[in-house]
Amino acid sequence: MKNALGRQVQHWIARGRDRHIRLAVTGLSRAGKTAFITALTHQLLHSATQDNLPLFQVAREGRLLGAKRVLSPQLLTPSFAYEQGMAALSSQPPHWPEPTKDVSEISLALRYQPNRGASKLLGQTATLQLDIVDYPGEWLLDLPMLTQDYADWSSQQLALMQGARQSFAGDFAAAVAKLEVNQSADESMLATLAAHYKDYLMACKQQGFQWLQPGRMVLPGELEGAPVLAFFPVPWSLEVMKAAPAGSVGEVLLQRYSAYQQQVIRPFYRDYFTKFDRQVVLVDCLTPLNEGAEAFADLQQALTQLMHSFRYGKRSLFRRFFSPRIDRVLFAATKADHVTPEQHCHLIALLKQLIQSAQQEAAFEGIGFDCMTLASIQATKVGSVVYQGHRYPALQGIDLNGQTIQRYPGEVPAKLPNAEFWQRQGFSFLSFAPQPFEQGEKLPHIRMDKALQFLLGDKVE
Ligand SMILES: Nc1nc2c(ncn2[C@@H]2O[C@H](COP(=O)(O)OP(=O)(O)O)[C@@H](O)[C@H]2O)c(=O)[nH]1
Ligand SMILES: [Mg+2]
Repeated sequence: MKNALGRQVQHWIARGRDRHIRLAVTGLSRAGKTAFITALTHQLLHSATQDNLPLFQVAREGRLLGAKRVLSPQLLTPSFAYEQGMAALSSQPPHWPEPTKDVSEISLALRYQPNRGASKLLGQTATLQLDIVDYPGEWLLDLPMLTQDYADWSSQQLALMQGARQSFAGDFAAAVAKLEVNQSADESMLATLAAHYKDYLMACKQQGFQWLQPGRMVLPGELEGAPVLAFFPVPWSLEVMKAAPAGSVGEVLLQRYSAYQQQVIRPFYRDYFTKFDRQVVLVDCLTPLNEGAEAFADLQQALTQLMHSFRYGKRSLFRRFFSPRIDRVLFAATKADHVTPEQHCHLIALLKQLIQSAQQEAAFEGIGFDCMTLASIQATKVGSVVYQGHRYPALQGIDLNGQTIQRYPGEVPAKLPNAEFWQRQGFSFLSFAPQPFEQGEKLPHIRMDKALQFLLGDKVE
């Protein structure tokens, strides 16, 4: 009797200790989400046999007993292409995983030995189920559209068509100028205009611009070709559009904008975002630095928009519409292996300034928040070069043409660069191919273990 009771108690404790956590990974295109999730999964799957995560406490203490892939509870979400990613990294020559364009998910079960409480005393193991969700950061740029009416949004977007953006907007601007608010709406005509607008967004994206709305037009996922995406900014006031006759361009576009708000933006937040427990936001600060002042200013704009989804202050935009559950957010500057180690503190300072406004508003009340630099997959080794009698740190790696190169990529500015700075200094962060990697080897990284400690450490104590 006593034994049976003991077993029950043990069983009950074990169940109580079993946990489930949804970790979302986002970032704008090319920020490094696929590389991050592939690497994170690999590190966890091999944590018990490889000693590669010293800053992840449960691994360092030998309490992480193993990890395996399990079926994802979300039957409608595509699986994250982990095998394909690892195949790309271990092919010869190795190459980076293909980019993905939609939501995807992978689930792991981590078995570990608890460090406290009754389970520790009873020598029991516990399981943490970890669902990792990959989704495009572009989708988060749309949250502020929920508070904008169609005319406000339109004028904001039309005003953005300056500088380099203006040069891409020619066809769209010419077509929209000919459109009349009262003319009768014709599906193919609207589709053509929407296609011009999309071409404009894609040309901007190609040039490294990131603040692009609507986000789904850039990365439509399953909505590719759907009429709800066939809208664009127009030069009319709300009154004029509301007065337009039934079936007119003005009326139809107003409806489309509202459908986009209610049937695309809201469901994403309601069905996905509010179910996340922890969030990683990856930011590639280095590519926009390479591309110049305009691209960098645009990254800042995009991040400011994106931050609305993590401002949980009582009167925040987010709170007005949804009830969030995320209790920890990690902002990570990716691809840290593109710069020499002494530049990492600059990179983190830069990232902090890029997202500063959100931090300053004490918006993170009640949420754990951290900033770090990392490389999901370290593609370079650190060495040094001698130049004019001085020794400088340098990076060694394989460029995208397969050549081994050694170079000093330059200094990362520790502050948001100003005009003078852009004139004075050029940046040249080269892209590197991943280092040759064979199954069974350790996958080199920078601070993935620190990221894991922040994201999961308290869940595996
Ligand atoms: N050197 C290096 N390059 C990286 C790393 N992570 C991503 N990259 C580069 O950035 C590109 C885009 O990364 P990806 O993960 O596909 O971005 P996503 O669009 O956010 O999923 C990759 O093809 C690599 O060239 C990293 O840790 N180190
Ligand atoms: Mg991806």
